[in-house]
Amino acid sequence: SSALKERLAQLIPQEQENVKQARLEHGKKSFGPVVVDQLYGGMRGLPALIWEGSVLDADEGIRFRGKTIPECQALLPKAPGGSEPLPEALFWLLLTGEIPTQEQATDLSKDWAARAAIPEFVEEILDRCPPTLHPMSQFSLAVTALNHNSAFAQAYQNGISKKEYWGPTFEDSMDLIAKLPNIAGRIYRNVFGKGKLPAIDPAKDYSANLATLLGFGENDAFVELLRLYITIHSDHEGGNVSAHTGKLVGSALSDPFLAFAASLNGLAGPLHGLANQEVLLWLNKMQETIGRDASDDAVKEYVWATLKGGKVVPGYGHAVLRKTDPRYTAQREFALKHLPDDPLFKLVGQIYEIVPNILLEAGKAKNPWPNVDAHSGALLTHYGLTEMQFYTVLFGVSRAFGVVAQLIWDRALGAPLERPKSYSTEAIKKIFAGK
Ligand code: NMX
Ligand code: MLT
Repeated sequence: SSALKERLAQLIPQEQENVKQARLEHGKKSFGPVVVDQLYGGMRGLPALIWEGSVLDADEGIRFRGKTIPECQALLPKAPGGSEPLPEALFWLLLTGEIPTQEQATDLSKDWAARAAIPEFVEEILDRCPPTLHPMSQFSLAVTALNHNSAFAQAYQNGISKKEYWGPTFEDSMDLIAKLPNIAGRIYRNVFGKGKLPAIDPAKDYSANLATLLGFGENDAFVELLRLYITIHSDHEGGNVSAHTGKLVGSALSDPFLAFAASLNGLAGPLHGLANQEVLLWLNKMQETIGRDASDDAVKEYVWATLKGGKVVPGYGHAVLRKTDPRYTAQREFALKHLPDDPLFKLVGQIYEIVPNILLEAGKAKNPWPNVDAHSGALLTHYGLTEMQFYTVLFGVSRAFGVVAQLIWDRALGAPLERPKSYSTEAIKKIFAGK
């Protein structure tokens, strides 16, 4: 929306000054020691990135620009008659740190609807994919191909000045978000044989259009679920695999399509976004093995068998969080309101009472509590979206919001190429010999 771009143009000089001052004041201060185990241990806890949209607290969970999920639910504009935030409004918040007006959110809905069409050759790429190719691979292919029309790549070829990078990055980012429903909808319909994709309705908000493209547009509760779903999955500070990958690839001045396709390839891993698919597969297998309405003892035995088989319990644990993920809680509250008697929701609740104690007893996982992925599939299943291989695509649509918001700021603030230092074990031994 031109209003959002105008607001950003006002904010950027202030923020450039703000960063300059922060660096002047704190730039030479130590951020605590780095221990060798962090190099081997996936860099856990290493302060290494700037990420403006959100910060994650181990106990409290995520805050988007300082606001918790319940605060966002209370403060952000909603659809008429709805009670969940519009993801359009969340995007405005992630980018500017400000709560938009209803009109500003509606303008974004219109802008995205106007940009939603995907090039014919991208449609053809998707139509030629075998239905056996995982939806996430198809998603990544399509997003990569959107780089064909990148405003940033074109401007770079035309010799754009560094100071202007953020403008075409903004345009690409808006195009990317806008085109995701058509890509996701096409993948869903192609892979699961759901018929022809309807057109985007310029009068509808982003989630309502996405729901329509998936075939669930008539169900108001499902549309509300999507609004909540996109909002809570949008951003989880900068160190998670998808966010960090997008930032890293973007730092090479790869355009937002290339950068976000890289994010998607990370999100497609079972320890990250694919966990929502894995949870449903695991629950289905549990029901096949011990039956529906199984006793707590039977569930316990199944969980122990998972661990003893050298596998993780999907949807539980987290690299940063040490309490129940507030994104899990937000989804549980949605379920209590809209589907309290759903059998799968009840099973998810039963597992919540059982798994943490088992993980504590097993003694390995640092966080025995559920993360966002433990709950999302049960909600989607309730409304008839039962194809779990598709679930991570919805996570990916949402994660674009957080990744591109940071890409825009990175280009506005002149973030440099990322290039940390690595060492070999031989080098570590030499450096620390006798110390
Ligand atoms: N089930 C079984 N074992 C676990 C679990 C779990 N849910 N969580 C952690 N562990 C194990 C982990 O595999 C590791 O074992 P080992 O020493 O043999 O390598 C040990 O506990 C210590 O791991 P942590 O330090 O607690 O966890 P880490 O930060 O390495 O990994 C996850 C975090 C999220 C990758 C991990 O908890 C996990 O694999 N969870 C299940 C998959 C999942 O739900 N992922 C989704 C995360 C959210 N998202 O959407 O991205
Ligand atoms: C996420 O939303 O990215 C996941 O919870 C993983 C993480 O934060 O590391």
